[in-house]
Amino acid sequence: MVMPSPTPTRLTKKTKAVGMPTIDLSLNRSMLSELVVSACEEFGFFKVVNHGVSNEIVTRMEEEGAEFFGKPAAEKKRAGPASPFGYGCKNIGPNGDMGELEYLLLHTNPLSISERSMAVSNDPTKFCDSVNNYIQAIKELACKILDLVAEGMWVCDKCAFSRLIKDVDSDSLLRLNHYPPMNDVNNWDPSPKFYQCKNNRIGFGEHSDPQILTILRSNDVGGLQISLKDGLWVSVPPNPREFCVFVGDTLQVVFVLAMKALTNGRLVSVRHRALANSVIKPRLSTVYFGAPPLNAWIFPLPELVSPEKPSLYKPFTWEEYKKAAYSLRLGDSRLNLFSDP
Ligand code: GA4
Repeated sequence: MVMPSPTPTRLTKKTKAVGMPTIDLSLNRSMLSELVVSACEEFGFFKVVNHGVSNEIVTRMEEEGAEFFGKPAAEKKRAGPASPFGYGCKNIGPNGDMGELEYLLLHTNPLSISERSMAVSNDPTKFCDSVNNYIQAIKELACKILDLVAEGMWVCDKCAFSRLIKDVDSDSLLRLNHYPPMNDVNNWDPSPKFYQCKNNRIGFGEHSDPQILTILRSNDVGGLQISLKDGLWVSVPPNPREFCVFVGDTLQVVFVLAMKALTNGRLVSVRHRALANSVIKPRLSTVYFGAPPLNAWIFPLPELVSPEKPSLYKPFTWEEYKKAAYSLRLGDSRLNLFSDP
């Protein structure tokens, strides 16, 4: 029998199946910027195809992940605990959240990766090479998407957001998640149609990402779900050739006023989660979190603020926001701590 973990792992809200917004990045720029903004507005999430990230870079990164998670537990533990960076198993963050996964959390700074690589890999040079190449390629993809967001929103400074994650002091992270199959025979539905865990246990609980933009890639095993504005959960079909893009809390702050003006809605940092429902194959995901430097100030773009449209948030630094995020539980809302009454 699978024992329940200390935090709730059963699904409570309804789920449904809808098409996912998928954007072909080889389309022309003006069309692209419109598509990106409307996906950010509607879902806070979209997938990208024809993204230009080389297959070799992606494969080498995935091989490093598979090699690490395939090691004996005692060896993996030597790369931990993940506070703030390194190997973690089931514990998520500092406040008692749990999930059905193990992971490796890395700062994207090459020096930090180099230091960590000795404990992670038997071939640290190869590990650093694969990870740094992956980060470089995904950072370029993230910058391209952020520039399209700025263009689509008619922001004067088209590089306003990409500049933050390009900064040498950017606090961006890379996370490798490994969700082992829940192959407990008492706990899965053996009908060949689904091969799915009966209880749909939670692999990584519901949350939004505190950063600017998240780019996730997974192998061909499903589990990722996003929450629609009406609170319903939608499964994201896995596709190793695509990348999933998520709007983070920080991007929401910068654009919230503009979106209100244009759509009477909000640019949402999307809530998402991962189910641990594969019974056959592990799910492996590689997640890049694009973040500003710690001392960067976060506030709505000046051209979007006026006496009629005052800022909804007090200005704060990324360091302050990060501290607040780490003082709360995974699923807590954090932006309201910074709202301007
Ligand atoms: C969610 C996004 C990233 O995975 C992460 C997570 C971090 C962690 O796992 O240590 C947090 C979580 C994330 C938000 C709230 C805090 C911090 C766990 C947690 C309970 C690395 C991040 O930056 O924030």
